[in-house]
Amino acid sequence: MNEQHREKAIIVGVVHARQNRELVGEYLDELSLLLDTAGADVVYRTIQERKAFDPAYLVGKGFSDHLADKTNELEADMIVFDDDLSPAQVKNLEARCKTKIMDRSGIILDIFANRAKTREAKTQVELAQLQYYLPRLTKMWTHLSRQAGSAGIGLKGPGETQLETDRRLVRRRITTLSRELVKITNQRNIRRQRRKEEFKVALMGYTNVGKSSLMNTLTTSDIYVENRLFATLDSTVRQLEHSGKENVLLIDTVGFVRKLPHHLVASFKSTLEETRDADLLLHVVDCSHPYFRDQMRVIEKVLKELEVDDRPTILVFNKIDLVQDKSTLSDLNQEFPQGLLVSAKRKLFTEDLKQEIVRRMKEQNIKADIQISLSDQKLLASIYEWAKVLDRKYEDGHVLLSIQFPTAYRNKYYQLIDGQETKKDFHAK
Ligand SMILES: Nc1nc2c(ncn2[C@@H]2O[C@H](COP(=O)(O)OP(=O)(O)OP(=O)(O)O)[C@@H](O)[C@H]2O)c(=O)[nH]1
Ligand SMILES: [Mg+2]
Repeated sequence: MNEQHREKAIIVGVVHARQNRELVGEYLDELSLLLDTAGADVVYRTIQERKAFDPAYLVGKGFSDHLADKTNELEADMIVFDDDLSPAQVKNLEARCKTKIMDRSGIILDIFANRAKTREAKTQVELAQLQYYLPRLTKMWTHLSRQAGSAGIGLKGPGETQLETDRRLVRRRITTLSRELVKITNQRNIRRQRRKEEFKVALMGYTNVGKSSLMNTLTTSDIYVENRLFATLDSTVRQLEHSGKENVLLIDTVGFVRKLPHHLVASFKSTLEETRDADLLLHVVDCSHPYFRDQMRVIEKVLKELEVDDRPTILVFNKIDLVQDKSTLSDLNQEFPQGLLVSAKRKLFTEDLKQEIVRRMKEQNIKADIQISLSDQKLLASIYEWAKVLDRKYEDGHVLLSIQFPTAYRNKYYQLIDGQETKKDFHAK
């Protein structure tokens, strides 16, 4: 990130049907934070109220003239819209305001690009960036030669003749990156396979709620923690330290934010696959944030998209040390009786959370179907010692069993199926 030259940005929100000004104001607060992380200072913020988005300019034509004047007056380097802009809107606004035009998605992609460290994250981000920029390549914009810090946020590029070449190059690069990602995903799958027998707990939540801090407290590690958005991009796996002998793995992963670019979610799929593997989710919430309910809804939506919304979950309200009014905490307790109130930083009630994770691990049940030879009576009898048999069907020489057993006994299940030719899928219940 270029710390010497911080760009000046104007940010714009639009209040339309079913939204209120206060909420849009909160979105703009968050956009300022995103810009700060990306390396820009907000010099002016404004909200326009209108019934519907303007197809040509998003805001009205007259309002875009106002933005052009402000850009001139304040010597702003860019105008950033909180809502997604179509490629045509970008082009029109650029022509009218004579400055770089971006939207929230573009800024988020930029932050991810600067933060990505591992080969996997870098590939995922570049792919998402190119897919996002391809339809938006205009003559003010191209970032093919972009290097972190060299050209600020985005890059003013060559003229139209260069554009076609650029588009071709971008498409070719997209193909290369997609192939690369398949390879990386396969390697990741091998690692995931190795962890199959362990009980996995994934930390999920809005960005900056304290997921990494919680992971550090629960596992005594020192993962990078920062009071900025998207401190974590790669998933990290650590052992939970507890008195039992079962292996419990904690997985810290990327945080979410509202209006997360679609391409980004798609290309981070393999990182998020780790979450799909988890036996238990910790939905971490920053209960000191004025809009934490809104953030919870964003996460619930993401969990649905990842098809893990029915996974066993512990709701963790973090940063209780920052909540001044203690009645707020008792209200929270009433509203979410199943939620746990903690402070990762002050290590308040984190032991209780650990115990709850272990308790869930022991209690949680897995369902599976197995096939046992009828001649193997000893084996058959041993299954009844650790599993509940839900259903039994006899087939020539075999018995098909539907069993249910506590997660703590998963090793027994694996020993059992390791001796068999076909492994059966199981799912946590
Ligand atoms: N006061 C207080 N601050 C906390 C607590 N937990 C985390 N923080 C702070 O919140 C900020 C974000 O913490 P992280 O652990 O990086 O949050 P994260 O959810 O991993 O964020 P991303 O990786 O960016 O999504 C840091 O400045 C932490 O020190 C807490 O319980 N109390
Ligand atoms: Mg983090």
